[in-house]
Amino acid sequence: MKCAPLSRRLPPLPGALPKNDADQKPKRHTKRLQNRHLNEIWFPGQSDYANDVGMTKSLLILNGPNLNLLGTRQPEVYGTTTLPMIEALCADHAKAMGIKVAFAQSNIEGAMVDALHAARGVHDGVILNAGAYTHTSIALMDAIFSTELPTIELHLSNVHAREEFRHHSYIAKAAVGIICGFGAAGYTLAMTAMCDYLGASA
Ligand code: CA2
Repeated sequence: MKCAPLSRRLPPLPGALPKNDADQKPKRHTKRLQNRHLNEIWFPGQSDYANDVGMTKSLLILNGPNLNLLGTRQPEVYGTTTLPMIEALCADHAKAMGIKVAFAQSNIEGAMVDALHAARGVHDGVILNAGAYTHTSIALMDAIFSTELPTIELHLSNVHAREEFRHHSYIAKAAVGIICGFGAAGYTLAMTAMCDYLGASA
């Protein structure tokens, strides 16, 4: 099923749905919310709005190491927007686009690999800010290939205008595209880009 086109991104009120439709959808995020307490990976939840209106496209937004500190340190590099604020912006954007979105963050490379494995068959696309693992992790690159899910590499900063070691990305080899340098706005830009990508290839 295609994403709602731009002209139809404001879906009908949830009350307009046949009641059974929402009732029959499994609560796929329940297990992820339980995992939050493992202190390995943070799944703060997902927008159920699109589920309520019967849309099926679902994106995972996965953030890597130190991004849980966003907005608290180095604002001159990464801005003042916190990760929960970014996730709220993305949830709003998902509503407007008529899609589902789930969020995860981990400082642990293996937990991120696990999150990518778990995305297969659950989500339609992944938006990944792998943080510093972008520049080092063959394991994450392999995990992206294993999901067979379109993945957008995302960075808040323009990594190519920074130190030489940030210019190389293992994630890029497995990504359908890259967005960097637009700060927090990059996340919603990536959602729009992924939705268009999925619509074009569905
Ligand atoms: O620009 C990005 O989004 C990065 O992925 C951020 C990574 C960096 O290693 C990549 O080269 C580019 C670092 C994230 C660190 O986040 C912090 C947030 C607040 C305070 C300190 C670090």
